[in-house]
Parts: sequence; structure tokens; C-alpha cells
Amino acid sequence: MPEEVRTKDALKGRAIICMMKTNVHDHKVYRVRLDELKALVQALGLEVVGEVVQTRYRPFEKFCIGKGKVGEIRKQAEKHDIQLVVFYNLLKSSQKLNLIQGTGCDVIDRYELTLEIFDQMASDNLSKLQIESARLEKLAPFYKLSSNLHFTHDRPFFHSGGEYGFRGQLREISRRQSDIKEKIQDLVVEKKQQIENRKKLGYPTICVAGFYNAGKTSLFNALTGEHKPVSNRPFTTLSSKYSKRYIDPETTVMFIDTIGFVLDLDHRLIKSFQINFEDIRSADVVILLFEITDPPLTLKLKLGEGISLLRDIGVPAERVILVFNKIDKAPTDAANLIAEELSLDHYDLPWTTVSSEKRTNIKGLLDLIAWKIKELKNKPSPPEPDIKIEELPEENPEEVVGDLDPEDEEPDES
Ligand SMILES: Nc1nc2c(ncn2[C@@H]2O[C@H](COP(=O)(O)OP(=O)(O)OP(=O)(O)O)[C@@H](O)[C@H]2O)c(=O)[nH]1
Ligand SMILES: [Mg+2]
Repeated sequence: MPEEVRTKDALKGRAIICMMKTNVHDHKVYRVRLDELKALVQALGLEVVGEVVQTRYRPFEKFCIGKGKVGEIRKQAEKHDIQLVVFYNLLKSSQKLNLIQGTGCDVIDRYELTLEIFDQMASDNLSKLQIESARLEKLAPFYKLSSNLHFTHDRPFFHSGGEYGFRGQLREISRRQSDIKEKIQDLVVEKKQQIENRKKLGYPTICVAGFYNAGKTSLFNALTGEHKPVSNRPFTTLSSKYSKRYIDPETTVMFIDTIGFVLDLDHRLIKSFQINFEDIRSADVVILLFEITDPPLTLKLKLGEGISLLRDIGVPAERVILVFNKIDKAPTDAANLIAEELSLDHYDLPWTTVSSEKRTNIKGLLDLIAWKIKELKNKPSPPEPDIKIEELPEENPEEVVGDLDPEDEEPDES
């Protein structure tokens, strides 16, 4: 992969986070999402020194945000030595390119940010290939666009290799893309086979799923006696971990620890990491784990998104148990409070609270799991859908370059 298309090296130092808020009536939820973005940027080791939020019913075509805001960012960047702008919104290649020129900083969106974090944490071959594939999918149209502009305007953004050099690099990218896809397909077949083999052992599988840092690995360790790595860095666990556990004379199960979710997880990333989610999809029971210490609004968002993500992956609601972790850090009446705040009755799902760290109510959770398995045994299971790695629709550089849409001409902003 040509060095120029990688943004990884720029991810150090100081950053500004930026959001175009398109729901003009939203005065609270955007804050949760922006704080989440900030936490992810900080997790990469960057210092967040400012934020820019603009509200408009739809993003501007040229920069996503207005050109006045771009000027503001440029000034701030010069004054405070800022190298990176991280957008909450997903940027088109043309917007990213315009923003790089307009702000004088490197620019990434939350899709690329998540990939960078995955990249820092990935240790297994399949995760690394999936990350590289997702990065190439996103950067190939950007790179094509940059090289198109290079020839049209004779303004090199990157070290010039001449037309021949660019064409060679583009060929190299698509060759690498198909190479990676083939390798991923092979590993997917292998992984599906492993899942099949595990199923043949006959133990019901119980998958611990949920947002990063919810304490999934801590709970997995508490349930199984394992000592898998735990930390408050996002995505400590990328590849699944498995361990068997006897619950009662009729029930021995296989617990699985999995990759964490992130709010607003891009559906393209879900597709890229489909095989990591296969453990969740094929599990007999899914524990959807939350931090009870999250503020109520954050919990509400995570609960809604977590349940719909499971549905998108292909997990029927009847296989889900909600578990609220870190009860040791919450007030004594926290369970009743969240039941009310989150209207848990409305979801009609079994739920409980635990502390994985203090090992509180682990026995209660095991009993709930055993009951769920027995309940499911009496119901016929639906047919299993097949997994396919889907491709991203390709961005057409000509389509996305365009001049400013006349409707996007902006008045001066406050
Ligand atoms: N106070 C308290 N802290 C906990 C509890 N469970 C986990 N933690 C802490 O929460 C942080 C995240 O724990 P992990 O088990 O790594 O979380 P995870 O969900 O596996 O995270 P990812 O693998 O990154 O998705 C760590 O700092 C744990 O020590 C708990 O019951 N109580
Ligand atoms: Mg983990």
C-alpha cells in the first residue's frame, strides 16, 4: 500500500473534534455522541484541545461544515499547533480532501478513527486483514480523487510519482484489495468450520456481547475462571475467546468473549468484521452487557443501539439476556432506578445486575442462563442465514468532486 494513503502516522499530538449536527432539536443526545468520539480520540493517545459543533438541517457539500468554521479551525490549528481534525460525521472523499486543504490539518472521520483503534489493538491475522481491507475500501476513492485533481489542476497533494506512478499505485491498491479479500474468505471458511466443530461438541454457547469497556472480559473471567486481559482501553478484546463451564448436572456451556460495540458503529464496519460477529450470531444465548454507571441517557442510547445491532447481526430477541455490570460502583437502589429510567419492562427481556470485579451475583446470572437454555430447548430454532463478505459500493470520483451546489452557498456564519 503506498505510504501516502495511510493516515496512521499523523495520529499523534493534538486534535480538534468536529460535528455537523443535523437534528436542530437535539440538545442532549449529540453531546453523548461527541463525548464518545472524544473518548475514542483520547484512547489513541491524542490530546483533544477543542471542539467545533455546527447545527444545520443538512451538511454542506464542500466541507461538511461551513467555510466560516473551516477558517476558524485553521486559525485554531495554527495557534495551538493542532495536527488532526476528527469528524463525527462520515466524510465523502471530496470533503476530506477539501478539509485537508482548508484547515491545513490531517482529517479523519469516525469510521477511520474506529479503524485506527482496531489497528492498534489487533494482534491476529484475520483482524489485521479486515482492518486493512476496510481502510483500503475507504481510502481508495480518496486516493483516486486526489490523483485526479493532481492531473486536472497540476497541484500535487502528495509526493508526485508522475501519472505513471499514480496509475501504478492505484493498480497496486486494487491488486492488494482482491488479494486481501481472498485471504479473508479463506479465513472466514476456516473460522466457520471452527464454529461448526465447537457446536458439534454439543455444549450450548453463551456469548458475552456489548459496548467496549462494559466489562465483557471481566465477566467472562468471572464466569469461567480464565485470566484474559482486561483494561479500560477500548477494544482490548478483538478476537473471540472461548471457555467451558459446568453450571448444573444438566448444563455445561461454552462461554465466548467478543469484540466490543461502539455507538453509531458504521454498517460497513459491521460487514468488515462480520466474522467477528459470527460468534454472537450463532450463540444459543447472548448476554448483552452494559455499565450501570453510565449516565441514564448514554445507557438508553446503548440499550437501543445494542438491541438493534443484535437484530442486524441476526440474533432473535428470545436469545438475549440484559446484564448491567459494575453494580459495585452504583448506589444501592441503582437496579430499580435503571429499570424505571430505561423502561426495561417494555423490552420484555430477562435482565439482572452483576459486579464482575467483586464477583457479585455471578451465581444468579448462571442460574438465569441455565433457565434460558432450558426454555430455548423446548422451542424449534430458526434456519441459519449464510455469511457473505459484502463489498462497499464504489465512490465515483467525478460524482463527488463537483462544484459547490448553489444551495450550499453559505451566508457568513456567526
Ligand atoms: N468497578 C468495576 N469495574 C469493572 C467491573 N468489570 C470490569 N471493570 C473494569 O472495566 C474496565 C473494562 O473491563 P474489560 O473487562 O476489559 O471490558 P471489555 O468489555 O472486555 O472491553 P473491550 O474488550 O475493550 O471491549 C476495566 O478497567 C475493568 O477493570 C466491575 O464489575 N466493577
Ligand atoms: Mg474485552
